[in-house]
Amino acid sequence: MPRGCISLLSMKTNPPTCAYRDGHYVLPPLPYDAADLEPLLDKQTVLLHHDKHHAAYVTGANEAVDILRRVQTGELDPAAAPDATSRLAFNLGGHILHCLYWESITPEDGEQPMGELLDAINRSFCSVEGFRRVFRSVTLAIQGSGWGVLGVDSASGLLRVFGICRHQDVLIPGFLPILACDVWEHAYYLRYHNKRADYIDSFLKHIDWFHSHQRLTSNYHES
Ligand code: MN3
Repeated sequence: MPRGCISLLSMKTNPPTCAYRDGHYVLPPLPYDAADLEPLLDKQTVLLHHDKHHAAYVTGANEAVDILRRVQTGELDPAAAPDATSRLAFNLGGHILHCLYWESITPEDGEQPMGELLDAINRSFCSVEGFRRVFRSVTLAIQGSGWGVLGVDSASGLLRVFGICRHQDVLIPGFLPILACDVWEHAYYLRYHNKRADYIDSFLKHIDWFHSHQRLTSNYHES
């Protein structure tokens, strides 16, 4: 892969656990029991989100890849390829971001970033509080369905926050996500109803900084 072409491709190397195996995208198990995320999220929300929504993106990505394979072998008209790549971008983006999301949250309350990650946050946002201000505002402002994402801008080495619409819009080349907050309504509506801000505030208290730290150090040094 060319070094500059990051976006979804590099997210694939940014190891969502067990996201791809034997030629197919696969749904990884939750890294905790679905009931363990109380009070951040209720068990019903987590199960529906993982078993139905996330699973549907895995299925959609595999279906899109199958169409592309059939175009490559001549079984399907090449005219099918553009739509298949659009479907792949949407569904694969959803799959990868959900893998990241499950590892971005923890039942623990009030973990703090440490070490190299804390240094990067301070360098990039002046302070953890500076990061929280930007992340909260950007994520809250996403119109419709999308994600608030923290990641490494490979041009500067600094951390940046971006809002992603749907699963794939406004991803810049060279951006390596290390933390993701799903603000599609299916992620929070049963518990928080229309109060997205309350959900984001709760998310910010339940970030799994350990996994973000691992992702930062492994990807940063490999890229
Ligand atoms: Mn979702």
